[in-house]
Amino acid sequence: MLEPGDLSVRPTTPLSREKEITMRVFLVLFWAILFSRLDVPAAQPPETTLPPVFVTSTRTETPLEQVTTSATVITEEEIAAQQAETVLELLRNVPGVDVVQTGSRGNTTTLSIRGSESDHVLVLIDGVEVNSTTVGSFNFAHLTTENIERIEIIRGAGGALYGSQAIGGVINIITKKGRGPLRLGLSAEGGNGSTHRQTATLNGGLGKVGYSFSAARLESDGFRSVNDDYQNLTTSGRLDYKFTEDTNLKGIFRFTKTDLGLFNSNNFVPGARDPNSREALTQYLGKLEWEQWIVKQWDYRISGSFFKEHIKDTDDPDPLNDCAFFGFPCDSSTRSRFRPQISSAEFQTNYRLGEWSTSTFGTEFTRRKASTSSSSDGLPLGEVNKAIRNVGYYLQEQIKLLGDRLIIVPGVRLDDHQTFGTEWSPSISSSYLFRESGTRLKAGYAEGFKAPTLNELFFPPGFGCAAFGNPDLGPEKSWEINAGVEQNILRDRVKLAATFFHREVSDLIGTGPTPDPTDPAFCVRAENLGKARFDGVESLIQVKLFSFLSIGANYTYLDWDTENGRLLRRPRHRGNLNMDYSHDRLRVNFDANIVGRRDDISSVTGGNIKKPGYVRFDLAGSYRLPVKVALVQEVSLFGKIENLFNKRYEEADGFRARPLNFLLGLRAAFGK
Ligand SMILES: [Ca+2]
Ligand SMILES: [Ca+2]
Repeated sequence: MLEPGDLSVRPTTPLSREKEITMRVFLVLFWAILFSRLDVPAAQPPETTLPPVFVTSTRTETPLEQVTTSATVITEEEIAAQQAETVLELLRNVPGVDVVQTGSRGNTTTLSIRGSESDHVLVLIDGVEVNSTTVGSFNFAHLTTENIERIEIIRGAGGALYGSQAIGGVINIITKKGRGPLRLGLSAEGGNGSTHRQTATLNGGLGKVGYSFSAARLESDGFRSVNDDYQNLTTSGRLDYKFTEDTNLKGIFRFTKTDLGLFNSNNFVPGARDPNSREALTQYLGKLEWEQWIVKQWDYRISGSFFKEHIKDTDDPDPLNDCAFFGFPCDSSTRSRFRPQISSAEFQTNYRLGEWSTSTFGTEFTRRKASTSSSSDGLPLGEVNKAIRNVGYYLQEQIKLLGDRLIIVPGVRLDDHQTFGTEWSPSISSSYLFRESGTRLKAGYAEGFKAPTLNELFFPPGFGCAAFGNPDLGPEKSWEINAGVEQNILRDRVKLAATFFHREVSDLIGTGPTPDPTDPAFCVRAENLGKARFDGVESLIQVKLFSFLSIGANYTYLDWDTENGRLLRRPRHRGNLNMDYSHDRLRVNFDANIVGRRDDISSVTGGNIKKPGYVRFDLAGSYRLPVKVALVQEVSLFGKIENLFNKRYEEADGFRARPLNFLLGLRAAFGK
């Protein structure tokens, strides 16, 4: 295969005398410099060129190319190229992932992998589960990008290692590990909608310590006439302390505080706006992990972690000109408090036998708790105040044969849940590499389950109805197969991949009549009753046209069928286009999100509707200024335009997506 720039295939032409002398002088100098070791800067690879590893698929560091499941990693460099403020913007470009945000910045954002329910996606931050214990899904609206090293996504069930919720997939957000010389980063940017954002990061390594901290603040007035504002303050940090070469202690924290105006809170009345519905949130995450290598082949780690949220919703009656319902003001005075909480303790050990076998055993104790209360005009609407325990045990074997060509990973997990008992989740995944042609085949089988949420188990009686919660509920269960092919050609300049998947989910939790026959007809209770099937294909192509220009495209086809009703916001066709130009001081990134027609329910009538498809374009860029000042590593001008052509569309009915909006700012990095 001929490669542009490959000297061996250039036609030989006789060199002129001067050129020959110049060439010889050059060669002599070149070798002299190489051998003198004088002034040869030590090759210090920038952080972004660390060999890509993937942890989430096996719970051990695995080179990305050896991962046997359908895996995507979003690197720090990609986060920077897109100038993404929030993780949700990055996830939009991943094959098989659908992101739905209900309006402006800060509004509830859920996602689905391969057509799954949003509570069928397990979300981890540094391995810590962050799904809500009351509603099951994780709200991505407030998760910002500073201090993130990479985001790992498994498409397809991960139940054999992670247990409940990992039916559609697993998303793991990994905080940056501090290494190298001290580096201080500062940025400030502003845009329309009175939006402004400031970030500060500090990271580095000193002796046995690695540190990485960040603080960021975002404020926006939003894009609607009133009550669309949003504020987010996030701090995060990671400390690594290497006691010895074989022992490491890691501490991680993340704190987020937000305040949000819910303009759309009266969507059931056409044209209405809500000037006083608000949501305030605080989130705390903490983790401490001890990791030790007992001998060269054998390591273990022990960790403890917690994730805690406190969400406060308030709403009051509206002035008649804002929202009137049959001549009356909309809303009563409602107050709601939600305090989901997860604490977890974990032990994991890995034993390696030669180059070909890695055995992993782990156990995980989790306590999920919720404390919620709601009232309307002082009248209580029901409280949940419960905690449930779960203990999981998992075993996994990674086998590499035929000189790493054939990789087989069987695994199984047993969960012992306080209310429904035990659940087994087996899986097997494999890949085979035809090294000569650069072709990799992958295939796998996996089972998954989702434990009922605390609302589904324990939501109390109210409104003259027996309890909605049903403590006899069993888990939702799934099985799936997937098969894929990846092909690298032209010395990895072109990457092609396609994956087929088939998943069936049974015992889906829906609603049925309450057991009390005297209850009115509108009373319902949570029941295991539904079934769903999902088939699809994910495909992608990435081409490195030149050293400075890459283009990529992906397309996901999804077909689904359910026993009871339609699934909302699962387009049959969706895809993305991406272009990244990076040369000298300039970097430009262009993205297009293409989402096809999909089912939804009308926010006004509650009836079934079809939402039209849409295409949205985003443009981001940065320019490194020619600043040469001691201790200043970089000063860059950067900016982005979201929804470049001001497309008017809704990801969920009744919630208009952000119109054209831009941010422009300055970023500086300081260090030696
Ligand atoms: Ca309202
Ligand atoms: Ca209101």
